[in-house]
Amino acid sequence: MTIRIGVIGTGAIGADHARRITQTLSGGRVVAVNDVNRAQAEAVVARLGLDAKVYDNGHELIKADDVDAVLVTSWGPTHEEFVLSAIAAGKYVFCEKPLATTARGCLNIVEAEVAAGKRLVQVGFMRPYDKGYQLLKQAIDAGRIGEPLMVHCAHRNPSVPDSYVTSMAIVDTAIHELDVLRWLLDDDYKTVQVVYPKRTRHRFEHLADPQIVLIETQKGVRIDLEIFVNCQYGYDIQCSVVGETGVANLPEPQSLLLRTEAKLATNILTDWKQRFIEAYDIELQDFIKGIEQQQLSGPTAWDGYAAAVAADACVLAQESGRIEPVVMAERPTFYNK
Ligand code: NAI
Ligand code: NAD
Ligand code: ISE
Repeated sequence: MTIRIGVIGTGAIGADHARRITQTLSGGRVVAVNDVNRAQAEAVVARLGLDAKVYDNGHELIKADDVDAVLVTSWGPTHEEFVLSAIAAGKYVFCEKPLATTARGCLNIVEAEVAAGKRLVQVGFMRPYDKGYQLLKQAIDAGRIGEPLMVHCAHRNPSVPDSYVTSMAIVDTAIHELDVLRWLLDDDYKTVQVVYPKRTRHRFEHLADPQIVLIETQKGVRIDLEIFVNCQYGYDIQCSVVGETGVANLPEPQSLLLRTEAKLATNILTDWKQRFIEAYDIELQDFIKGIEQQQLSGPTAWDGYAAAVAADACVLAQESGRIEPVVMAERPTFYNK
């Protein structure tokens, strides 16, 4: 059985996911695409040689009889309406992060999914599928570093465009850590604070860059997260968990170790598409398998909501300069593991 998939938003990641479904994964086929920029959707169809219909509107694509499942890869502010529309149509939907740009928007999705009575939503948080993060989690869960006490993280992009504004450091970038650290520590957040170091010269004037997010979890773990999106030198993701008896570090991506010209060198990646390429493959294959088995198992709408609650608190903290509480709604039993 082949799952017939419609892709809404054929930009950087929409096109890349369409490519992996077509060329790398099994069990799925892209049969429909839509983008507000129709010419771009048509170009992706041509480039990948897809046998897919181009729709003028994402909601029409969702309703189409020959579309079994939907990928929402348009920009963040559009996610909520397309996911709600897919749930209303009773279709499985994979939504890129953020699930919605506010916690309220995510809660609307949670409520709609609970009312539908069936898990239909998977959020595109791919880090839990990354081998490096899985090694970290295994070490923590096996007690190899004792109880986790502190976590030091960095999320660095080489540069961002003019359209990237200060709140995006949270809702677009830090949102990955806000998701993966809950999973890694099996914990929820209690408070957040954002502090601003000296600003880099390599930024657009309107952007505060870098930023440091300070988090306290419900279990009392302290996390410092550096967000630096114009670091120039590469795409660099760091995570170091300090426990009572040891330290576990996220492994560096595999790279050639080169001895030449009196130097010992390894490359640093520059593109997020490459850094997590295997994790993206595995998360989407898992989505397709979940549909075949009528049981999704990847990140849930509740995970999307939890990350968004923390993100809302961080955005508030960016503006207030204060320590802000992270207050979640009660989790519906629907999402119990
Ligand atoms: P992009 O800007 O390259 O692509 C977005 C596409 O959506 C554009 O082609 C745009 O025309 C289209 N679009 C916008 N509004 C639309 C609408 N109403 N209907 C149909 N199409 C619409 O952005 P990118 O980098 O591909 O990001 C897309 C999403 O993927 C974002 O939510 C982003 O946060 C997420 N993302 C996730 C990553 C991850 O590591 N999981 C990495 C990069 C992006
Ligand atoms: P992008 O700007 O390259 O692509 C977004 C596309 O959405 C554009 O082509 C745009 O025209 C289209 N679009 C916008 N509104 C639309 C609408 N209403 N209907 C149809 N299409 C619409 O952005 P991107 O980098 O591909 O990011 C897209 C999403 O993926 C974002 O939510 C982003 O956060 C997420 N993302 C996730 C990761 C990740 O690591 N998981 C990485 C990059 C992006
Ligand atoms: C982008 O949308 C992503 O999701 C990338 O993984 C992240 O590193 C980048 O900062 C975001 O803008």
